[in-house]
Amino acid sequence: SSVASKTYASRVASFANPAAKLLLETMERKKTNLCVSVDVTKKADLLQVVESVGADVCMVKTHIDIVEDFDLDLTEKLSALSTQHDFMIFEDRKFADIGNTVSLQYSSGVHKIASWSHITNAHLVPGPGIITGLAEVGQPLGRGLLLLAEMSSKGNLAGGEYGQKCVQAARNDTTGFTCGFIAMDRIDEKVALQPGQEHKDFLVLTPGVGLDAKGDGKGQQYRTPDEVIRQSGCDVIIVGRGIYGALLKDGDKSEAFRNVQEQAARYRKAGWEAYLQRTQQ
Ligand code: 5IU
Repeated sequence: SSVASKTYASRVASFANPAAKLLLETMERKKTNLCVSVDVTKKADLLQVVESVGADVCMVKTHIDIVEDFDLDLTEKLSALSTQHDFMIFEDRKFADIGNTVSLQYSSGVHKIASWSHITNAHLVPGPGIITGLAEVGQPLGRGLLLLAEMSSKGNLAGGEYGQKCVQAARNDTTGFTCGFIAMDRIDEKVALQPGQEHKDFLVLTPGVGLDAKGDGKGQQYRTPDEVIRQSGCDVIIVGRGIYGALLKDGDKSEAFRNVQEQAARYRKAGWEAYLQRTQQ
């Protein structure tokens, strides 16, 4: 039977990965499947968006390399907010190099991603060595990895056979570090088990979610929380500009942050209602 009909809480036990367990527990505890994607370029704005949405989310997604005034104080403050508001941090790094290089990119450099990000993601283009390289760093820290099996943008080259290979690679990852996918539907249930493979549960996190727009003129394609959670059976909605969009307009900042908070509450409600309908609770 599809995991789509199961509650988040009932799936905790089917994961070995501590980050995946914590995410499912957090979703159930806070009653939210909303991840806010905070793609802003100033440290103060990033922290204030996170403050504004913290109570409504299970996870905050970052692109840490776009922050102009980045320093390690930012990641310390982010970690403190994650504890205070009970959400996880997902650095959307999209690693894409050979194992040895991604180990270094994940552990070192300016950003030291593995030290503060509970979950990160990778392309499978380089082959399964990318998983080995990231697991070497992340596994001892209790981190988790998502493979980019599908993308939301128009004309993307993932999906199809490529997406199926991501599912196979995740199943074949005996370290348990790979705990899910970025995908547009329950891709893990559409790929037959190969001989000797055991059934495993995976998380599906889905970007390209918006209630007011169909696209952004730069290839992004939006679906509603209901389409993503109830109709497609995904686990987490990832919402960016639909929530912090008011900040991109000139005008009163405190009003903009009030709007960010209201939008987070709106998406949270839509995502959770879709989940309750899906699981018939
Ligand atoms: N993102 C996508 N689509 C994808 C993947 C990642 O939109 O297929 I993989 C990221 C890009 C951005 C966020 O950080 O998710 C979506 O932001 P908006 O909701 O503002 O479009």
